[in-house]
Amino acid sequence: MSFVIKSTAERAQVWQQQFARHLPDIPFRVWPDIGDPAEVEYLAAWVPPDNLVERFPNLKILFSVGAGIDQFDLAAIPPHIQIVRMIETSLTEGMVAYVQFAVRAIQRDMLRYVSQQRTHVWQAHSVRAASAFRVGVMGLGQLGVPVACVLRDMGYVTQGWARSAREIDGVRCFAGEAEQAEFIASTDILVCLLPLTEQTAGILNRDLFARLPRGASLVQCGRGRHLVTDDLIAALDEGQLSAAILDVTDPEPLPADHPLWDRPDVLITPHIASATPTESGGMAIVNNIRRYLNGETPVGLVNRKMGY
Ligand code: NDP
Ligand code: OXD
Repeated sequence: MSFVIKSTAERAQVWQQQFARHLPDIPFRVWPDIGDPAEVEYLAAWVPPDNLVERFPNLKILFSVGAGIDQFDLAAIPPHIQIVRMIETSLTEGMVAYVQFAVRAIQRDMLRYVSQQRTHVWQAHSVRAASAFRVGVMGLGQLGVPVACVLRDMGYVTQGWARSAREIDGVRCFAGEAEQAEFIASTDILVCLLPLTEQTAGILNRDLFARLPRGASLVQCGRGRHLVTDDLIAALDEGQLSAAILDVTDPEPLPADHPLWDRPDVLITPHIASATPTESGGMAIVNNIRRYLNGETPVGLVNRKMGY
């Protein structure tokens, strides 16, 4: 039995020490120095190597080093291999902090002040209270629920949408296609925290933007391919949307000559809303292997049918 990491050198170094301490019976290998491939039962990667099954005939768990698994080709991974994504407290806290910042920046007109600064304009605009904004969180999962709870506590009228029904104190929850229209029609700031699946690719499109209240804003923290970029640009040009804060784009990195870069109504960050911390990310994997060895279900086991 062995564990292979295919990731950054820094992560490999720290995780190796953690494995030596907490799982000393499992040999730790750093890609591409994998030892005997038949020994490999656990693999942690962002993008796994090709021909996974042929390469590692006894692989039991494929760990994503991040929260998302859309970079995996699920169809090419046989069902007996468990796929486990990263669920970790600091990763969640990072996303909560980013969305707090983004929603507050929209509420307090910060994109407008940034462009005024560029042209040396000193001009105040009236402040609208948090309670005047209805924030809608798409995706009420590991990240979406804590994000919605914090926005609620900041005073925003907070609602959320997911595939299945949920109850969250002080957050109005909508479920499925049937309730999407009402959710969208009553959202002033839309936060996307969905996983990328066949169902959610392109969900942020012209039709959806047209159903938001005029002048609504977007905070996009999911995946670049949720958003139809040309539709966003058109909605901003037409005034249907007033601002967008994008942490993810399609493609990444965004090409230097892309029209989104220079728009005063768009703020772009390079996929930094949150990331797996090295130390606690390693311990999340150690604890999941321990769970697996005890016959328990790993935290973050992916539902392959749902694709997330
Ligand atoms: P989860 O799997 O815990 O939650 C996903 C949520 O989306 C669930 O509430 C789920 O509904 C809902 N959902 C999925 N498909 C649909 C659909 N077709 N219609 C309506 N709702 C749907 O994921 P996480 O919260 O952990 O992460 C969400 C995403 O955030 C990741 O997949 C990744 O893309 C992104 N991410 C981005 C980062 C960044 O730095 N920008 C960092 C980390 C993650 P239900 O509850 O009913 O299952
Ligand atoms: C993740 C990410 O999925 O960083 O963890 O986007």
